[in-house]
Amino acid sequence: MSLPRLCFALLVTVVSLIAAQPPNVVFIFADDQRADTIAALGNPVIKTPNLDRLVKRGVAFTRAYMQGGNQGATCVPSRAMLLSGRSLAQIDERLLKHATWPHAFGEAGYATFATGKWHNGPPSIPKSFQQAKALFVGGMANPLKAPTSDMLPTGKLTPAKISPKHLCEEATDETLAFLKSQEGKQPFFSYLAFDGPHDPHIVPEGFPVDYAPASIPLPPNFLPQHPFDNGEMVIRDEQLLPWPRKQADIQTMLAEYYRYISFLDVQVGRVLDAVDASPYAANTIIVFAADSGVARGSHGLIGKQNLYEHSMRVPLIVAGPGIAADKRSEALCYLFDVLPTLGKLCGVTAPSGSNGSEFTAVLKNPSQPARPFLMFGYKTIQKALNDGRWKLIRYPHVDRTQLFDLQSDPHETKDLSGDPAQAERIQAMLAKLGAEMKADGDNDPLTAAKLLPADWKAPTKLPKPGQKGY
Ligand SMILES: [Ca+2]
Repeated sequence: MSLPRLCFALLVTVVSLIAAQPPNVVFIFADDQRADTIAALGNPVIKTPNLDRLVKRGVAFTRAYMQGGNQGATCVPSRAMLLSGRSLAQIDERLLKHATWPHAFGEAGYATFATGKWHNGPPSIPKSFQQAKALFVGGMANPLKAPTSDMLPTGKLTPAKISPKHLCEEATDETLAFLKSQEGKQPFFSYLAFDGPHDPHIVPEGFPVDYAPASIPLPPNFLPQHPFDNGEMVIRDEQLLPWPRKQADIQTMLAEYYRYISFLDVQVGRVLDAVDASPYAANTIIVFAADSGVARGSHGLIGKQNLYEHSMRVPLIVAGPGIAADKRSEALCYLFDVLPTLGKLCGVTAPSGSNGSEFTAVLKNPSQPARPFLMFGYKTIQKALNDGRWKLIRYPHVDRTQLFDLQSDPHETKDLSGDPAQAERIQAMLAKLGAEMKADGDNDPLTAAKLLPADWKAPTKLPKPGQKGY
């Protein structure tokens, strides 16, 4: 090659490298959606054709988890962890004390946009995103009558208006409008947070997908009542059904829950279609996840104020350029590792204090491991360690410990803590849990100063909204 030609070739390479934009991100976040609610990942009953599409084109994590919470509304800490990339012991739940990952994407030249559920207080919205529409900032509400607000250029929210549509549909509309407005001058980060399938399980009238309760299998770990007082037996979520839990009630609840998930799946499909039809389809990472799972009859529980797999494990699917297609990964990871991973893929510098671990290696090669172990916490009353095979849950207030072999017992039905052959393992895991909690800044004791009785009977008088224990 002659010198001028070589120079020209080099120039073209340099220009094309500069012109290659970092990938866009479309992040879809569900509320209280169990990891076992996706057809393509093994649920034999539910219909989720669009999530199945996403599973086909990306990596689906079967062992991704939220880390826990310091209050019953675990939505709040879960979102704070996700958006800040910080572990449970390190978060400011209102996201005011530290910069967030979406803010970091904005600093790196991304257009950033949020819509749907926001659960960390209005002041943190403009600190995180440049634009926001149809935000639902309140507590729980009927999604057909949910008040939504838009963010003005000043960062203030417009007075809440009642949406004429299901909130999840309206938030999807706003996502499609944002995607359409992108002209390719800068990359974008779009965050769509459904407020479902959190209860109440309400979908628009006439939504065609329906499930007969009798067709829904009971969870393999169904119990009429939790075997002992886990410290959170009568909180709001647990009051959704009476005790003892009846099989038919759980089936009806799951039928409505699945229907809601199928409705959300349609919204996911609308987003996938919009990205596919856009000029930036090949350069967009799509992520689907949820803030927590939920019990829905497993272990005699309904809500997510416990550390069992059904409540802590979350769906996580990542698809996009350079990411393996139609693969499963058993790598252990937390939700708060997801934005550090996207940051790495997009060349975005981490905000200070983000201590999540990026797992980009798993996205290229899904047989790679990620974290060696995970730990979990719920208030001071439940702490847990999962080393990949063994899971130990400690309940300091009633001096109870459970040990499960997740390899032979993924549904946590056989507590091995009374087996003398496991005594050494339990001691070692308790010591490791205590040490790792301290290292992360969680100084809660694993042995309570004052012990309470572990036996529990459903009370005749239940706490009401606003009362202690609700
Ligand atoms: Ca939630």
